Amino acid sequence: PPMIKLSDYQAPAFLVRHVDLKFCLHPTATRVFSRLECVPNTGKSAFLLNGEELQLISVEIDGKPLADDALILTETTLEIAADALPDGDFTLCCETEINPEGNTSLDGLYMSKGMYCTQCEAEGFRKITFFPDRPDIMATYSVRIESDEPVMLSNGNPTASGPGWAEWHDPWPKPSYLFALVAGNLVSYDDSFLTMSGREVGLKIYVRPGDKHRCEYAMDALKRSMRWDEQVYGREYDLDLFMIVAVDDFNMGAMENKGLNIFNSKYVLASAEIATDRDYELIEGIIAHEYFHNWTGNRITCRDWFQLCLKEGLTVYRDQQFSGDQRGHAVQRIDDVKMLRARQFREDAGPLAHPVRPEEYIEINNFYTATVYEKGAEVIGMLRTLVGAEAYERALTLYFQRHDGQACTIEDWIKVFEDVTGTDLAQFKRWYSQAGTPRISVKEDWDGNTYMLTLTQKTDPTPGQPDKQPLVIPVASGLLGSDGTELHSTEVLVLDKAEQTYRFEGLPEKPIPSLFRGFSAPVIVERKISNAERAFLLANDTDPFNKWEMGRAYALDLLSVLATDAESTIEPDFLNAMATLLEDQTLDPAFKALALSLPSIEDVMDAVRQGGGTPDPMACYDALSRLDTAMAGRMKGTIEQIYNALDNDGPYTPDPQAAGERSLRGRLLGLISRLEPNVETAMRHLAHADNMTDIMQALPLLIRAGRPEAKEALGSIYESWKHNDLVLDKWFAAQAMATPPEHAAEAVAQLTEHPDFHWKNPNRFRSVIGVFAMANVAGFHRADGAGYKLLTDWLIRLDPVNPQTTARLAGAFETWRNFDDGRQALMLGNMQRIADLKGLSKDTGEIIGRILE
Ligand code: HT7
Ligand code: ZN
Repeated sequence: PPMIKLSDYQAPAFLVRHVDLKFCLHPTATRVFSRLECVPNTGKSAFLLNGEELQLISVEIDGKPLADDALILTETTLEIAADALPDGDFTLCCETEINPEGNTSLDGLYMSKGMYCTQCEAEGFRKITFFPDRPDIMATYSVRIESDEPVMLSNGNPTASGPGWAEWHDPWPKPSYLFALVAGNLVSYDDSFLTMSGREVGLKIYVRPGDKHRCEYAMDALKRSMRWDEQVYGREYDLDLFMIVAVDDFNMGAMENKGLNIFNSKYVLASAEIATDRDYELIEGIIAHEYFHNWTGNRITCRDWFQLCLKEGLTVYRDQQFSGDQRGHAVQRIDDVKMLRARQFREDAGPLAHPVRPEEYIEINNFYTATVYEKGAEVIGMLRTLVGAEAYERALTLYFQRHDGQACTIEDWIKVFEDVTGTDLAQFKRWYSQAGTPRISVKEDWDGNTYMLTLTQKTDPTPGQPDKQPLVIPVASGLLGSDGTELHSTEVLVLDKAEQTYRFEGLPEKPIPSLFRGFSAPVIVERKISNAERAFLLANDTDPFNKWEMGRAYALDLLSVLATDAESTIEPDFLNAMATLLEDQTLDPAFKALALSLPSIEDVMDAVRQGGGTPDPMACYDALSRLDTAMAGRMKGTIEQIYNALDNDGPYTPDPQAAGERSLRGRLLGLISRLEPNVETAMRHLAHADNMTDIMQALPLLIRAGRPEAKEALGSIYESWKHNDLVLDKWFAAQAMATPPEHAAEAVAQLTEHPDFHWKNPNRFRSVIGVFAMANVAGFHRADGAGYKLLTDWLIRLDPVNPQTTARLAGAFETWRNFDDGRQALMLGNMQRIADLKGLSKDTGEIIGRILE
């Protein structure tokens, strides 16, 4: 398949001003009639339209059928010869037939449990009708839907309807990837919102009958998002109606189609008994994210898909700001950084590394990555840190004013900041083009009066980028005295050379630096620092992020030793520091839960590698168990006391305070269970659970302990919830994640035999195969290769059905070079099996190809 390159971008030969669509819906033979109002844009040339899996019935220009020799039809395009086109504007009418039921890729128009729905980002519209399917073609749309379905929806405002038909009009020009259509037997949960200029907007969440009582939280999150965007960014909603539809079969989390967001049901539906606190948090964040796209993505869109971070990085940054305002910035930042490190740092360090703005791709769906999204958001956070909050606000105002209604580039984005601040941001812009995570080394000098801090930056080569240039890195730093007082409060140092020295004069003593406060840049800090200093900062740093960071660094230091020498002893100072933290009355429970949690197994494996070793996943798993057990032993009495005190008899509420207390209680339950071979407390926790959070805290502990009671609990949860897919997903996931690594592959293989393992449903596939490969790390990497074989067998089966989801999960192999020779050979052999498949999708082919390169 061809490589698409940013450097090949050309303006479209024709623009489309308006689109009329008529759909006569049928599960296997839907007719689509399109009428495009076209305008020449770059001089006389052929008109190239995209079209895939379409049956062409007819084409007309200005009401006249085209001669056969004026058309070239291929598997993926329809080309109309230049001399068959009039000189000025023209209308192009096409009739096509498509098969929604046969569309298992969940891209284009497809069916989910009898309901019609669409997914057009990035290139799904071309599976609906012939169209120049590129985001720089922005048009208004009028849509008529004909079918017997009780509910028929499309973008914009409803204009008319009658028995068997409905019409919609979207007055805002939009790219085709934002088109949406939904039809089916749905009910709506309704509310309204009064905008800042006093307009009343109807709000509707469409779900299947029976789910209406689970929409309240999503609706509340939507109204809070709408208000927040008005108050913080001055952005008002722009249609009379805002709709969300929950769909069970969906490749990703949600989609921001204009006025008609389509969501994976798991990010809409919530009630105490089916959703965990984490689900509530994700629902809030994703509702906000999709809503915020209305301005950052829809009103101002991307010129081409290389600019994806323009909308995604900015929208992630905005949803993180929102969630911080709702839930507390310290905990939000720690959660965001944990995610960034787990997914984006991993990507940046391996064969799939690419810049925030990639320069080439085979399949754009493979570039909806942690780098584009999460690193893209970090880049915006750094820009805001560097220019200041006030200039950021002015730049954003200018961005909305200057570019409303346009399809833009990263150059346009940078230019508004340059114009507002009068500074040249050319060097900063390297963050968009240079892949890899910079490593920062730190050197300190103290002459009795002046403290000198020397920072060095270095970025390792990444695929296609052997040489790296210095980046502009904001280093938010403070200095502490030996009594814990702040000798120098937070200041942003700007590191923009390979090496730089910063001087601090007139200090009474050699300070202890607290660097990259709030994680002010997405870098790896390589600072040789003693555990005593880590313990000091853990106890004294005024920056909550770095306080957490120091506990993590201390734990990682011990874990990397334990993972290579199982006999080594555990420093009592670490255990004492954790005990002090647990008893600290000034810290909030959600923060405590994070600070008392140990790093992930991947973090431990990385730490072993940093120390020059090759990590054994099982030894890393055991090291975590040992340190966890030692912590539990050291804090035994206190843990139980605080665990009991956190028992809340009141009804479940999903608010951040209650959720924070539950997360601390869950962490303490995990510690208590380390000391109880019969996991009595976890059994009681489960028996008294009146909400899914409590169930999901206890259940994995029973599974991990291999207790027969786990089977009983799983049986009774299954019986109660076998008709609820979202609960069943958790039921499957708990087993795939918590089954001890030694026999996880067999247990997961058995789960795939379960009659409810509907593998064509992405949520179900991910909750079994995805969770096993990504969250049961020691089980997946079992030395005999059973985990690799299981994943590969399933990827081979899924690829022809759903390439997008297959390609995403094939990323489980991206770290293959980090392992010992035996595991490398096993992973390589399995990847080769995929690569050799006849008819392999370009999605999976590209991912495996890049991993193997
Ligand atoms: N902009 C959307 C990204 C997306 C997507 C969503 C659902 C299914 C397939 C998809 N491909 C790309 C989601 C977002 O970032 O908000
Ligand atoms: Zn998005």
